[in-house]
Amino acid sequence: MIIERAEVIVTSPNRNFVTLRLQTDEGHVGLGDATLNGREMAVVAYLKDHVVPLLLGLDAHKIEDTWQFLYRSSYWRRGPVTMAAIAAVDMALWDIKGKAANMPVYQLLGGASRTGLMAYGHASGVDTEQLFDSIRQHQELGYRSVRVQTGVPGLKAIYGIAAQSMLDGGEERYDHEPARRGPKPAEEDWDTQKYMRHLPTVFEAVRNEFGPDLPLLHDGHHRMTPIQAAKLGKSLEPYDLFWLEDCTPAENQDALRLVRQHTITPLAIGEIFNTIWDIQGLISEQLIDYVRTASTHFGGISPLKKVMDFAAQYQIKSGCHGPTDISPVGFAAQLHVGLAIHNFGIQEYMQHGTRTNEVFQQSMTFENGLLHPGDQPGLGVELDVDGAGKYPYEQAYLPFNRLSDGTVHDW
Ligand code: KDG
Ligand code: MG
Repeated sequence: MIIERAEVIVTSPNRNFVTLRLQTDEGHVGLGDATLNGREMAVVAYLKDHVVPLLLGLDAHKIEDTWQFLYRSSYWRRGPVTMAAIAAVDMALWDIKGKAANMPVYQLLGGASRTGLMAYGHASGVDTEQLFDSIRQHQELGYRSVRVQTGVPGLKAIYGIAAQSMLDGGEERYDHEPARRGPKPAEEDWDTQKYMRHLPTVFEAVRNEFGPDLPLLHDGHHRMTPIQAAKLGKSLEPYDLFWLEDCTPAENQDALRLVRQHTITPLAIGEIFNTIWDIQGLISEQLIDYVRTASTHFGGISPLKKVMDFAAQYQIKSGCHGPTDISPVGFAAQLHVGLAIHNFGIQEYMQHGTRTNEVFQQSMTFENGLLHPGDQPGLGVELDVDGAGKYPYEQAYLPFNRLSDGTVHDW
């Protein structure tokens, strides 16, 4: 079965997505997600100029060989652009293999290890009242666990807080487009001390209102130093978090050693990691509890399955990154992996917008708080190419932070 056609499709229904569409001489179509939020067109160029010409004429069945060829033959390894491009090829080839075998991809990965995947949603509010409403809304949608992000008194904008339009039920929700459309990134403000003083009071209020059983998560979004993260983890211990995510900048993996020495709050990291070499030591030294790597930014289904199997040897579980900048194709890819592996932990699920769901028709389901990729052959996602064409790319950037003295800070 030969790869006969390869197209890179950019569409922006509720936000920008980059999709690789492969077609074989036997008529099978495979889709892969190559979306890199805020840097989309770099992956488009990598795919169009350097990958598509190499794919035409290859045997579509050779997934591992094609992955190794793209990874090793480039000489310049790793990095989000390269690995998102390779991820898209890997996913598209798994999609094609599933269709050729007439099986959903999870069956090819070993079959289902559970009936569904526990998902967490993004509850948020500028204050406790809004946050409580948001938690209740998520519970009504079926979520059995929630990530909690709130405003901090004295700060204007905070990562993960829904815009008023979302709270009013509007379509332009924060989580559809954390990257904002426009020629320049938006500037936000930040103060770690204020945040660290405020957050434990929020978790105390949430526990008092919702009781001990609701799994609660929090994303520190790379903003603390190691000792600050250690202190925050310790101060959150009474509230029994499911995890504290990205408590320090992800590129300094040694920082987790210090954090771990001081707190038993479970730690999750990995959404910006691209290969096993970013996370190998964190797993083998048991410095984390959840692996956050995403199919799209970690080179696809093949390496995602491998890293989760490696983590399983250390009783570390999966918690794949699932914001709306992972397209429905990338999301489906990690649902298939999550269903098949033994050490599934939790799946982030933000929910795409209406226009995105029209352009990407999905067979996955979300019932009683559990996700399932569905039983269509392959990944279970169809791309409406004409529909995608109605929404051209729009430049968008993630925001960035400055401290009160003007210093740039991690966002
Ligand atoms: O593109 C950046 C987003 O994917 C990121 O800000 C979302 O941290 C995130 C999360 O945990 O979903
Ligand atoms: Mg995160």
